[in-house]
Amino acid sequence: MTQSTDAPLIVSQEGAVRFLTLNRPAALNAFTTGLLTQLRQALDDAGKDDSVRAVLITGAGRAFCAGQDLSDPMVKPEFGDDAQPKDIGHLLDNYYIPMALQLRAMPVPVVCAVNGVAAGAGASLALGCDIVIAAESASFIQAFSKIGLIPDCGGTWLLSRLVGRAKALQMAMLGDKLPAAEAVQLGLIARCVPDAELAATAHATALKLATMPTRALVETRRLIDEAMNLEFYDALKLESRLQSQLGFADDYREGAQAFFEKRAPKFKDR
Ligand code: T3D
Repeated sequence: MTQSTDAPLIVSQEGAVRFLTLNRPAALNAFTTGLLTQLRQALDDAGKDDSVRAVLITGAGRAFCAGQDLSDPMVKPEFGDDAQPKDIGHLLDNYYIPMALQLRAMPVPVVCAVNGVAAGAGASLALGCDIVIAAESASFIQAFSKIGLIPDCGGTWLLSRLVGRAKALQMAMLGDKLPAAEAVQLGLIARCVPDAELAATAHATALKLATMPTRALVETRRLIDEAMNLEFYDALKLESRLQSQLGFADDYREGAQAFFEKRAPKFKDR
C-alpha cells in the first residue's frame, strides 16, 4: 500500500493490523471534508478486507486531532454586515454522523493511539474507538463551548456514558484540558503510557486483538453498548441470542479444541 506522504490520511498495514494516520500535522490534524471522506472510505475498506482483523487510528505530529478545521469554508462564519450564517448541521449529517455510526459498527476492533491533544470532534473520534490508549502528554478537550457550540459527533452520548453526568457537564461546559492520566482515572479512556511507549503499546494491543475471535469481540462491543439501554431481562436475552450464534461458529469450535489440546487457538471467523 503506497501513498503520497502529504495525503490527509495515511493508510498502511502490518500483518492483520490496518493503520489509519490522520496527517494534517500543521493544523493539528483538524478535520476537513477531504480528511473525513478519506477516513470514512478507509474504515469502509478495512471493514471489507478479510486480511484486516484490527484497525489502529492515530495522528501524525504533536496532536491527535483538533476537531473540525475551523478555517473550512463550509463552517467558517462570515464576518461583516452581509454575512450569511452557515448550516453546520449539514456537515454533521453528511460527514460526522456517518463516520460515528461506521466506527461503532466496525466489523473488527478499533484501537486509538492518542498521541497528543484530542479536541472537539477529534476527542469524539478517539472516544468512539474500542480501546483508547493515550500518551502521557496527550489531553482531551471538549472545545465546543469555547466557540459557542455543543459537543457533537457522539460527544454527549459518549461522555455521559463514560464519565457520568457530573464530569460530562464539567468537561463539556468548561472545555478545560483533561490530561491523559486523569482521563484514565475518570474512566474516559483505557490506558495512558509514557510517550515513547505509545506506538508500541497500541500496536501490540491491536496485534493481540487481531489474533482473537473477531466476531466475539464485535458482538461484545454491541452488547456493552446496547446493555446501557436495555432492561436486565432484555440484556440477558440478547446475550443468549448472540451467544447462540457464536456457539455455531467455527471460532468457538477452534477455541474449545485449542483449550483441550493445550495450544494457542487460530481464529479465522470475521
Ligand atoms: O462548524 C463546526 O465546527 C461543526 C463541527 C464541529 C466539530 C468540532 O470539532 S468543533 C471544535 C473545533 N475545534 C476547536 O475548537 C479546537 C481549536 N483548537 C484549539 O483550541 C487549539 O489549537 C488546541 C487546544 C487544540 C491546541 O492548542 P496549541 O496551543 O497546542 O496549538 P495552536 O497554536 O492553537 O494550533 C497550532 C496550529 O493548528 C495553528 O495554526 P498556525 O497558527 O500554526 O498556522 C492553529 O490555527 C491550527 N489549528 C488548531 N486547531 C485547529 C487549527 N486550524 C483549524 N482548525 C482547528 N480546529
